[in-house]
Amino acid sequence: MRVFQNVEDLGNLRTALDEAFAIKKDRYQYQELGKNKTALLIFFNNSLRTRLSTQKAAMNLGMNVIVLDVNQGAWKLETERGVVMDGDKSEHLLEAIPVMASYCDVIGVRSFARFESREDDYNEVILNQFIKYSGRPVFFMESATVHPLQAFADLITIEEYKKKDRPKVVMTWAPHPKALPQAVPNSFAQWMNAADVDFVVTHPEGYELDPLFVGDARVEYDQMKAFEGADFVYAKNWSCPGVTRPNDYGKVLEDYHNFLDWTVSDRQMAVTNQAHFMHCLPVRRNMIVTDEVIEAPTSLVIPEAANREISATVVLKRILESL
Ligand code: AN0
Ligand code: CP
Repeated sequence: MRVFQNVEDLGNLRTALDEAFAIKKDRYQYQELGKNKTALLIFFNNSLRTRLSTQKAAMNLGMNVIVLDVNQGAWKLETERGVVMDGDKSEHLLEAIPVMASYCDVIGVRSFARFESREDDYNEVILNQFIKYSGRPVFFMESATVHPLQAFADLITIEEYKKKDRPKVVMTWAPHPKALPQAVPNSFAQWMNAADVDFVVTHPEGYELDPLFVGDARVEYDQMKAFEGADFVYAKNWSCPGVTRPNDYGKVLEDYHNFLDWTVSDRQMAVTNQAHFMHCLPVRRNMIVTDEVIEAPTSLVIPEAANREISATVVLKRILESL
């Protein structure tokens, strides 16, 4: 595997899940695979889970790991070609990428949506430069439009906790004071469409996700209706994807105070099939979800985060096997 971006990059999903469960049983069985191989993890944005779980995954495989926080200690990077660099940016991505690539065998990059241009974000201008100019396999650690390591861990978690062959999975938008990317809901939708689940998305009007990811998944604007009989509730805030409202891309459409009835609480959970609550974290309590729901025994947020180590181990293993 040279690029890990979309669900298709893993090939057969059943095979990938079986591999994940085998690795979970014995996560150190491929210690020799990564010997003298170096993973470079590059963060343009903050991270707790991705940073730690991906390092752990690389160590499980016997790799060496270098972590770079681009905005703390490195030179400020220009990403646009053709600009006269007379501002605060001392180095260009076009030099930085091949230099960084020369010290490693595999590159992971986190670079969130910038919300400056929908076209640039949805064309993945940053990650595509890493793919083009590094000459190394590149895996996405949350890009402008996708977060595949998260969606893979989410699917592993659903497989572990499902009580029926084809569970009902509801992804719900929830309020948040700041504009957040669409990467997590995009990937979750893409992976749920590829998995054998009954998938429903619910959000207020204006927050329609890009058909590229959401496909023809069922959209239900009435949150309570969407929750009926759900086996899994996956909460996430996202800003306007600019599909039905192109001029509002990346914006919070209306003051969150007007949407506090979308906060996942016992009221909505009561109409589910004793659903498991899921969220990728970090989560703002009593904004996205109440204390009661996130602390309930049915909440999966901690095992879900723990499975990030497993998804990253499978992905790095696949990449190492192709070196
Ligand atoms: C990020 C997001 O919503 O994409 C990262 C989630 C894994 N969340 C925040 O910035 C709070
Ligand atoms: N879920 C997730 O990717 O968390 P971090 O932003 O802390 O890495």
